[in-house]
Amino acid sequence: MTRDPLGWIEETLRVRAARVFLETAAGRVVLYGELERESRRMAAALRSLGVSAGDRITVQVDKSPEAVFLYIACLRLGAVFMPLNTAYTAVELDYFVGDAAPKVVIASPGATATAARLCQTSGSVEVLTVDGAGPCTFNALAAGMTAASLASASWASPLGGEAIAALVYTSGTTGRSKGAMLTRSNLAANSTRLIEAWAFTEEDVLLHALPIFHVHGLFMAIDTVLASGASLLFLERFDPEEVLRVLPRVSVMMGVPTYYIRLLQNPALTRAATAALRLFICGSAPLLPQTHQAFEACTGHSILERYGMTETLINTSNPYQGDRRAGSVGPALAGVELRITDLDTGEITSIPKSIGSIEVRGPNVFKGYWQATEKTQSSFRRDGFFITGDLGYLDVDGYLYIVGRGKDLIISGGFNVYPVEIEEAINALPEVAESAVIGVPHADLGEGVTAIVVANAASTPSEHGIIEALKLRLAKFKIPKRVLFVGELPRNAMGKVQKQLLRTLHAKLYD
Ligand code: MLC
Ligand code: AMP
Repeated sequence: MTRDPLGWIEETLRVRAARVFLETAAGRVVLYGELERESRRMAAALRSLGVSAGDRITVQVDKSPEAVFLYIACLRLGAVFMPLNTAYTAVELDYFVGDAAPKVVIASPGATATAARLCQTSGSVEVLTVDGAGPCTFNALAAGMTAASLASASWASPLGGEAIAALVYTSGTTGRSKGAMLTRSNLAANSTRLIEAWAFTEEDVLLHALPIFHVHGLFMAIDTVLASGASLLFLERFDPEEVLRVLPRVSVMMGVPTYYIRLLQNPALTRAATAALRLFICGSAPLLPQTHQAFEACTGHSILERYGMTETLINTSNPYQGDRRAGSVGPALAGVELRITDLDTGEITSIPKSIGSIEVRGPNVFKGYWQATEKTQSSFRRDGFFITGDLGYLDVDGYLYIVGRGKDLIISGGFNVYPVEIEEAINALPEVAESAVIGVPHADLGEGVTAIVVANAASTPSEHGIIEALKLRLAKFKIPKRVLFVGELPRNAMGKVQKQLLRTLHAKLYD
């Protein structure tokens, strides 16, 4: 029989049944045994809806323990877990559901009308709801499963490592959002590496304030806890006051740079307040060296920065034991091959500090983009290295420094925003002739989404009007924080908009 690289999850749930898996801020405690039972119920419920291995389950739900049960239920069945940002609007949801053709869509109560309409058009089986509180249709279906159906939902999966475990949408290196197919082997390799790299044990309590629709909160955080038998202190969202209140009860915290920036603004962040922790980890966006230094000066902790991607999960990490260098994301993790190639020739460069394209290969690297063979092919070299779209260099010790992006991408508070998507939405407005969307330094969010707009000759659109019109289509985190009007966009001799010039021109906009 094929070996399931995630088979260890069943063992963990059984062996640790009486131990705490998760505790919420409100004091709700979920034992590993409950995770086993409830994920089994949900797996049986999915099966009763006709779901089998390989079927996509679209999940756009608020953060709750039940959402985690659902994730494990999908792994149990071999169904493909497809999480979506809760901020996505109906227009955005329409695209994802149309592309992935899920068998079932699970939404939060209150969001079902839109989801139901989408399912009618996409041919999905059903829309159900999941939540941590109050009556929900999927929770109810799961609660009503018979003993026989529960027995058949045990973890007897013959799935191999190449089976797709999750479909996580990202725009990749260019263009429209694509589903990254993450296999069961990818997830297993990721959590195994992270336990080793960050010395996780069952004694650890991880402070979890991240959203669970991205690989950071889901696979880097939850899977690492599961694989080590540790537990989660599960907060619904990141609120610095609440985080500071619970810090004495945790041993590790994971976050994006904005979390650390906001914590530093709070006078309650002190050495004493962080004394219980053994590790602070940061990723998903560049952590400025000054944030790293300020945090160390304030708490005595050197934040461990690491580098990952939806398509590759974890790639590099500063060492747990050893020199954590501010401004670097550390050396490649065991089993991950990392190289820098020349931007013009594609040749591998072995000269330390020479900047080029960052490429990775290893068991952490995804299988390809969902139904996008050409895009998959152009994202890999012939020898299997994935072209990340990030630019950087290695120092003499093999520490990686990310210096920029070859892809036109803005990272705002750890969320990716693709300028072209925002430009298309702005250009579709009747008062607009054209636009350029750029990311400029933002003290809180790292980069602030900023639109530079040329109005139509006869129109005088307002900043407020454009922002309000965009909110009908785009998730809030994608909405420009500022809209600036100009007579024309600067272009080079080839007619291409000079975005770098615009970024320099507006570099102090959010100071
Ligand atoms: C929320 N808003 C944002 C935003 N998040 N705007 C820009 N960028 C963001 N990231 C909007 C809100 O909707 C609100 O709109 C307004 O901005 C102010 O909200 P806020 O209260 O300040 O936001 P908050 O809810 O506190 O959220 C900010 C945040 C959150 C930083 C805490 O965005 C967050 O948790 N980010 C983590 C992202 C993450 O997990 N990334 C991992 C990707 S995986 P309005 O109109 O109502 O005022 C990955 C791979 C890897 O990258 O290596 O890990
Ligand atoms: P995502 O598609 O959301 O997974 O975002 C992945 C991208 O986030 C990477 O390609 C990088 O550009 C960026 N990223 C992740 N971690 C870091 C980091 N520690 N420093 C700089 N950029 C990062």
